[in-house]
Amino acid sequence: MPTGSSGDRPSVIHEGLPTQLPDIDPEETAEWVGSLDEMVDERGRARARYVMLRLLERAREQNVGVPALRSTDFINTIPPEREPWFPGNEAIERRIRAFIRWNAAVMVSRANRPGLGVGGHIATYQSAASLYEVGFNHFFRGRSHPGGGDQIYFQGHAAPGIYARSYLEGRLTEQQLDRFRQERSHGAGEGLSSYPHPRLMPDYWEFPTVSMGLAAINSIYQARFNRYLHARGIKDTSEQRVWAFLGDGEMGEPESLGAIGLAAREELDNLTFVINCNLQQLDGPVRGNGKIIQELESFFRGAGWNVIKVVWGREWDDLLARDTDGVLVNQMNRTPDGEFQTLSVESGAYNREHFFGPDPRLTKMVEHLTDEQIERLPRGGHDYRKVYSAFDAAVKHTGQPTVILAHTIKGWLLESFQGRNATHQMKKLTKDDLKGFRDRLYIPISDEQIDGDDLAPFYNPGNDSEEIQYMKARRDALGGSIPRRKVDPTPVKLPGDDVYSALKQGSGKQQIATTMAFVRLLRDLMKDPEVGPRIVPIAPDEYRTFGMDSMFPSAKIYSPHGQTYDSVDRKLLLAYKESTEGQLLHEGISEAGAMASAIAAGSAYATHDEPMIPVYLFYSMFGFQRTADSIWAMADQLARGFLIGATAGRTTLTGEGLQHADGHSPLIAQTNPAVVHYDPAYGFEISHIVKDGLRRMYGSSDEHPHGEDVIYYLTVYNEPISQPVEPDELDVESLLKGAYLFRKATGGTINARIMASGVAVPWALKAQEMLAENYDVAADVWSVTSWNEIARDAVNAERWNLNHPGEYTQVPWITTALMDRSAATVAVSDYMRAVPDQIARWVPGPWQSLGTDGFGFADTRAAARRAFQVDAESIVVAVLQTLAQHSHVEPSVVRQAFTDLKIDDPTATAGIAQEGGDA
Ligand SMILES: Cc1ncc(C[n+]2csc(CCOP(=O)(O)OP(=O)(O)O)c2C)c(N)n1
Ligand SMILES: [Mg+2]
Repeated sequence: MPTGSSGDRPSVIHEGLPTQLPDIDPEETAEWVGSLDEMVDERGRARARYVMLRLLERAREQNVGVPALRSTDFINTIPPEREPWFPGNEAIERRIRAFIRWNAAVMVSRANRPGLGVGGHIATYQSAASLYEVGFNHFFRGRSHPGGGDQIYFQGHAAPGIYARSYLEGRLTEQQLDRFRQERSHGAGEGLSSYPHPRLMPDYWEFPTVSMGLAAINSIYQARFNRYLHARGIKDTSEQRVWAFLGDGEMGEPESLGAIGLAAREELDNLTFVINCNLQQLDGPVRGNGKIIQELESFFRGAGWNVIKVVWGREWDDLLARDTDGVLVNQMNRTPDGEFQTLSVESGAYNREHFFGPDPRLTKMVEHLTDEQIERLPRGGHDYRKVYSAFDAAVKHTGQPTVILAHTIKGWLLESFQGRNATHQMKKLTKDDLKGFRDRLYIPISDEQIDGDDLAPFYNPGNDSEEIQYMKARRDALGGSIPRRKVDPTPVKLPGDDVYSALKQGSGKQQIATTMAFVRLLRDLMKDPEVGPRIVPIAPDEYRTFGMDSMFPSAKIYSPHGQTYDSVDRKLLLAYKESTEGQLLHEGISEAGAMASAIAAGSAYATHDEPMIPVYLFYSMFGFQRTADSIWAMADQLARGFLIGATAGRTTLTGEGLQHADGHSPLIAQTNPAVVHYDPAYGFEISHIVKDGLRRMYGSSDEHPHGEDVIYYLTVYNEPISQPVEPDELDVESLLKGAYLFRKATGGTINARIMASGVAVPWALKAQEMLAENYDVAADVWSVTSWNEIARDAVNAERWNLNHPGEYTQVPWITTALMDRSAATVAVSDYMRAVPDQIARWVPGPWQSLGTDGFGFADTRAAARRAFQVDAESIVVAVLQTLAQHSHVEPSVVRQAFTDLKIDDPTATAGIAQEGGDA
């Protein structure tokens, strides 16, 4: 079981002064208060503060249950006497660190030589080197570790340091370092990607992190998902730790802090955040007038995390030990970050005057130090031993996640970089920079090597050197090199056809929406002994909306605490049921959190060797519109799974109006190359699409032995409709390619074609009847299951043709499919016209599209569809008009139809009854 038993969990009430508690012994209380007053009068506030803090500490030791402090002094959380023994060889590790620092900086500088200039970052890694190296040498467990290994989210802009280490470990060559940020010009796969991108370096990076904020939230849900896998008996993850390296500026993203409550609530002591507090972001200070470390401390403490501050290096310990009056601590507490940044750039003399100068007691405290010693008083994040102590304490802490707040200097040890506001953007090292840096790092490179015309050289002490042998031995002991991504999943046996058969029967006399049809299939799949347990249903507080509350009693909602209360509906058959073994992830109202879960589950085939199948259902408007960047990260992480945009369409989720009415998610989905979107009209279409999706993502083929790195996005609707039985001779291949002839025209003599998708297919069928009966038009109705896939196929054909001049010409699939009957086409969906228009230029014959361009609004479906002019009547007029433009129909017929059908008048739809409109 994960740590943190529910028996000794803290009370749910965290804070509170005793405003309404009766005082049972006022005299005794007065005596205590009087003592404090006396101490303030006689010994001063500083002494009183000290004693109060000691009392609080003691009270906590005695389990008195006093509220926690939100923040502590601006000093190290771990005092020197509580630092653990350091098991490594500090001198060797310092040299390794120096070599990595050098190569990281040189790599970026070389990438910015004249004529190349591909950018990169030097200052970030220089501030974080000790933080990473402590981890690499002592804590990070590799994938070969018997426990399964740790999962590490590297800060995106620190990538040069990670490459530089891999170079010394012998995993990357000097040539590869020189191809940093050149991923095509030397051949695909020959360069190093700018940032951690698993899609670009699939054997190396595991977690994409560079869209700031996503590493924080994704790592929390990763740690949570590890617990879930464990609790469900799928994998023992008890020895696996998740580390997230984050920037202090990055903490400004809402996603960074947005899920920290969940980490505390679920007692994720398998998670460590390391926040590199160099006090700077891109343009300048993070909190010039404030203190970011103190601010973050109070957020994390308030949320229930274990907070470890590493503020000062060991050279300060002696000064703090002399600080009997608390003047030094006071000065540390009151100095704003902007000032500390300035102090980091200025000389020892300046620091003596400005930091130690204002109070004679402070001045005296540093009398014995030279200016140079003062200048070099280090920040905690650059003190290897202090950082080690923090990591050690973090991994030993139980019951809470830990955040390490490390105080550092951006661009540290690079004289002209460190602490400068422009440092983030500085990419080139001058010869003077190189010499100064070399001296600070004691790199055995001569002036001549730097002064010559050649670029600054990399440094490698050679495989036989003590340093390389040491670093390799450390990695061997800890389970191998990091980062490393591997794909070796347990094979999954996919279900046979039976599970899909129910949807092929149609809905008989009943009307059911495609959302319900999908849920019905999902429920059946969850019963399959092979894939069932691998399905991870995810919803942000909307299981009920999507008719999935029926899963509560059987599949249950995952909670590491089980259910510690009597559920209000416990007597009902479909009672709300939380359980430690629950299968459903109920994320509360957090689409960002739900996406993070989908990513963790969808990449488990690689991160845990266990293929898991996330099925994330959401209001379609709050998917791509709200969290497209997370879906992009999901694609980068090569995660798979089903995203289900339920209650889709601009006019179908009637009544909810502008903010809910999704008329464009397919278009945003199309911008993500990994996303395969389908807009099915009927249950039987869904069954073929889901079956094929499982085959592609979780099956094995020669081309993709471990499945394809794609994500399925299905838009399903909440409008109850009659679900037809699957047609006898259904052209499944065409259905999966994106369109098939659903109902051929029966009456009429003038040829036309209506292409419709999703909820628009029934409108098209009604239009087909009207056109045949009243206008002598024979309109075939095509069900378009995927405008996006049709367009991609066509684009691929065009690209092929461009690259094969003089050879036969590839014809896009849709052009061939529609060739046999040339006709005017009207395309329609519940989305904006740009969705079907993607395929227009490959469809033979005249084309017109109808769509729901513009903002949605609240009304009945009939009124909305009339207002957007996508209903059957509008389709009829559009078909006639398109035919008239090509002289197949008289213009007067169009004018008459327009008048008769009132397609410009939404009020004409008043009184049309509808059902099932609730959101
Ligand atoms: C979502 C997002 N917005 C903006 C950026 C651009 N950006 C890259 S680094 C950076 C500053 C990072 O500062 P901080 O988090 O403090 O990291 P440091 O480099 O100081 O360690 C910014 C704004 C980004 N990568 N992602
Ligand atoms: Mg920063």
